Amino acid sequence: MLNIVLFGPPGAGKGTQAVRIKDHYSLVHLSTGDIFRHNIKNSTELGVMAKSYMDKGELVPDEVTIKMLESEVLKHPNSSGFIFDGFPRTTTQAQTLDDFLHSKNISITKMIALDVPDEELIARLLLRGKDSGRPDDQNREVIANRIKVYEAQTSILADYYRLQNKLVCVDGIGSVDEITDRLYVAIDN
Ligand code: B4P
Repeated sequence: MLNIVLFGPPGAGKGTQAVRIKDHYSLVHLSTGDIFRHNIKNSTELGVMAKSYMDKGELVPDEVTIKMLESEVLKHPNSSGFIFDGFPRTTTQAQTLDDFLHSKNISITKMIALDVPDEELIARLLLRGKDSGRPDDQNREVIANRIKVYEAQTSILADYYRLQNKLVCVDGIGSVDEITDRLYVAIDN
């Protein structure tokens, strides 16, 4: 079973690449950002709550995010693997994910980290904000806060997976196709 954590700052290309990886390796793609946005669109209780954090560029609280992710994993008992996109984002999320997967006799195979400098992240997100309708992509201050939150709470997870010998870093600058090819090499080796 192949279980990949696709990691990187906001705008690094996680969502873009996860769709390709999912198809190539026949994995189930779980994007916590997409699940929150789906809930926001349908005005669910979870969506209303998540929106109040996402619009400010803050993380949605661990308790609710973890519960949501676990219930999504349980919906796919026969899958040949998962690609986790945007999860985990805190040490608590990473530890809980490990415990949860171990209880199912599975584990994370690799964390693949996309490396992209801040100026490029900001440019990509502002560009997407022009037609995505995503409020968190339309405001420079919110984007700056997302990057700050990533540096304060999420980037430390690279060490968490490095200590388990599971971290692989990939250059996230280049065309989408070039980066996909680099990711295939990182996963296959
Ligand atoms: P996400 O949906 O995960 O949003 P993201 O970090 O902006 O996404 P991503 O990195 O996938 O963007 P992509 O590169 O595809 O999270 C949004 C919010 O949800 C968070 O801020 C938080 O509030 C909440 N949330 C989600 N998960 C959570 C968790 N686990 N815990 C707590 N809160 C959570 O795309 C960026 C742009 O770059 C696109 O326009 C794309 O076309 C472009 N792009 C991609 N590759 C490119 C390339 N090679 N060159 C040029 N442009 C490229």
